[in-house]
Amino acid sequence: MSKPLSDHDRKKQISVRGLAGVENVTELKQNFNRHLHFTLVKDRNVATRRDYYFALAHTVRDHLIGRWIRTQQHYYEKDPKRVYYISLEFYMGRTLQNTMVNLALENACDEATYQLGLDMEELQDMEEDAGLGNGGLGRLAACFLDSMASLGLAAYGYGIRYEFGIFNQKIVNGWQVEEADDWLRFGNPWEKARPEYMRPVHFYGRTEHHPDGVKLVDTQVVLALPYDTPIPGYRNNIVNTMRLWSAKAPCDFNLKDFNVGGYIQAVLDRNLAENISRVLYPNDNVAIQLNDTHPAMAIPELMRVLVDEEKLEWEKAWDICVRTCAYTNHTVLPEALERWPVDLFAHLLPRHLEIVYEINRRHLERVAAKYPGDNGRLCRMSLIEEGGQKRINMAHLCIVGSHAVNGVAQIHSDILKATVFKDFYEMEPHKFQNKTNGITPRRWLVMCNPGLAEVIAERIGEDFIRDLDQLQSLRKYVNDEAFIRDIAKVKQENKLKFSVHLEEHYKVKINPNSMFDIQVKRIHEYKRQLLNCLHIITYYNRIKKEPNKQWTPRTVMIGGKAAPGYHTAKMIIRLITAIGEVVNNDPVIGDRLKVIFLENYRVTLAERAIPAADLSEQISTAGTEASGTGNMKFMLNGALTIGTMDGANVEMAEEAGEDNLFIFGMRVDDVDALDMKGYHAEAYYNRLPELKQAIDQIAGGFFSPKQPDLFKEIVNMMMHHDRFKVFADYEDYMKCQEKVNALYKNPKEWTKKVIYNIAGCGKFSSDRTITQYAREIWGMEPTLEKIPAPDDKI
Ligand code: Z16
Repeated sequence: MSKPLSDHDRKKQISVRGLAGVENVTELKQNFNRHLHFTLVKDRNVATRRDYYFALAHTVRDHLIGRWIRTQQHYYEKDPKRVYYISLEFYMGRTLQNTMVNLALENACDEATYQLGLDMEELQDMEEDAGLGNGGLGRLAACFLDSMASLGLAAYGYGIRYEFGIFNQKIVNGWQVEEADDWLRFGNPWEKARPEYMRPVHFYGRTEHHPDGVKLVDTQVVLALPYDTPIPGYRNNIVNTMRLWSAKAPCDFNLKDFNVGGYIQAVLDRNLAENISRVLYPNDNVAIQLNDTHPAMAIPELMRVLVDEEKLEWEKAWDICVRTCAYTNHTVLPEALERWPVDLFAHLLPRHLEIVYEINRRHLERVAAKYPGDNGRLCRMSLIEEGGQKRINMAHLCIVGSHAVNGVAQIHSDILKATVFKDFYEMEPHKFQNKTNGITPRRWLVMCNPGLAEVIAERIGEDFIRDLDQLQSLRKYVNDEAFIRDIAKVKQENKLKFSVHLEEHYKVKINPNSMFDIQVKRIHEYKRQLLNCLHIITYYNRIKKEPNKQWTPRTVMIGGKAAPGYHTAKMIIRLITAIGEVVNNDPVIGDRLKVIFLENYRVTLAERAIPAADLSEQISTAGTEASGTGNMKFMLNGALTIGTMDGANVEMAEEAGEDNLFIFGMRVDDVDALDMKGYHAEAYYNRLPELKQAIDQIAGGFFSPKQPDLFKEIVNMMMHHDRFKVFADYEDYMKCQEKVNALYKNPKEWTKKVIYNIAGCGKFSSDRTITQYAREIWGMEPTLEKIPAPDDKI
């Protein structure tokens, strides 16, 4: 019998990880040692694991520099059209492995560190996530950067360099506790400060109207200091730039009326200005400070630059503005649509407010001309909302100031046209488009699931990594016994690996032969983690009722952060942990049902959990989840989806075949009909005994014996004011979960459906999404060509 391969040797055989040539490896080792010495100022006696991580990061980073400079020279010479993706969030996660993947350095670095007596995975684990995002929207921006570079587009990501990213979540006695994310503490090897490109930004003050134009006077200046991060394309030698801005007080900040006592205070007050880029706002889909309308400010700002500084006529400036800007909407939840108080605006940005008023005046003139006498419409379409506190509707500003407005999945784009933006669609139908979201197959397959990428590459080659539609050709292997076995084997390995990780980090014991049923996403009522809870409780009750039946073992994992001010979301987390305490310690249940709350869900945990999933939970109320992108990541990694006809689930079913997903519940039309008729939760509660039992248990303290009233608010919400109609989908969800169990008992049939899903994934590459943005909105043409590689002598 041959000796089993070590983890290191097994990975080396994976071709998608690049070649580990002897010369390469020797050079990498030399550079690693050089950096340990000259950059980290350590020898091997005193170096820590973190030092080794930094030495490796610098070694890999060196391979970016020549490509980065060359790419920018190339853009300067060819002068192609540029695109600026402006986002308040870029949820990048870690950078080291992604850089190695895109530069084909993974095997070579693995070999080099191995020869140095180090374990590369351990070093990678020292890297902090760049958590500059809340969830889907921020991660989408990060996937887009990867695709734009991989498609050779002259693209720049513009955003904010938060000193503190999304909080770290701790679970203490079952409750969420937030901790500051001090991600820059040990330094960031991937960024380069560019103080030479610092820009002044003027706040407050007042406007003076002169015959030769408008002047802003008596302003408070804050400096914007840019930091550049390289964004490598996939094996094409392109390296684009993500430029994140940090707020910096000017030297004379608050020193204008300098006096002896005031100096120290003035220096301390510099923090006030610099607080602008201190911390990411941890709200997703909630009222203020949300970013999908944030290009709104780019519109009056561009107008200000063109009119006040460049002295253009308003009409000319407006034409440029509209042709330049485009707006993506990410939600229809009314509480998430930004409306900024006019008072605040008037104080902070007086000139911008004047400009917004002028935009509105001209906009309403056009509305009135097109719909004479229709005052209701005029009111609805105004950028300024009257009544009580005056507010600016930022979405309206974005629509008016852009030439294109898009939703992020077909169903979502249709809903925008039919409801929230109906008036605007009727007036300017040509502006409205759809761009279904996507994910980058580099991070979300090659990097996080090399075993699966390799099994695929063995059948169809490696080209699918830049052209994901090629996965279609896997359909011819659905009945191929060897392929089915390989796919199932990779899944089992990923499950084992994740079980080990969970046991190490959370001291929980998991049955790796159970179905891994995972719901990971921000905690929100509309995403209906509560529906998942009701399934868990009902399944628990069923096992208890007939303990000798053959139940399909399940490990249900739920993870996600709650916005710190969102009380109900925090109570949902508490309910999940409470259910876990009861279920996991019930001897009758054994390892047939476990409930695990995945603490501190973030990009890096997604990369570990998703490849291990059998079942992906995508169960939002139809019409509420704009797209979802986690759904696509699970599909690409060989999980089956249980989901509603919402967001991109609809298109996933279209691509994989509806029979290959577990679709249940109300469609958007059903939800609307139920709204018309009136949703009465008690009716379902009274009609469905198992639902009643579950609710009575939650309400009666079965899961919180020490505090029987703990969940009474949640129960009251579900029974009396549930905007997202959990009970209305309960019955169909339970039936659908039974079908899931039945299929899981037949591993071969299960895996065939997995193969149909993987084969149907092509559409959900962010390369496809970006190609459509480029052609249909930006007027650019992607290319799969490479630019010449630099000579990397370092
Ligand atoms: C966010 O992540 C999303 C919407 C939003 O208004 C705010 C934030 Cl922080 C999400 C959507 O909920 C999700 O459906 C979508 O896939 C994602 O944005 C990217 O478009």
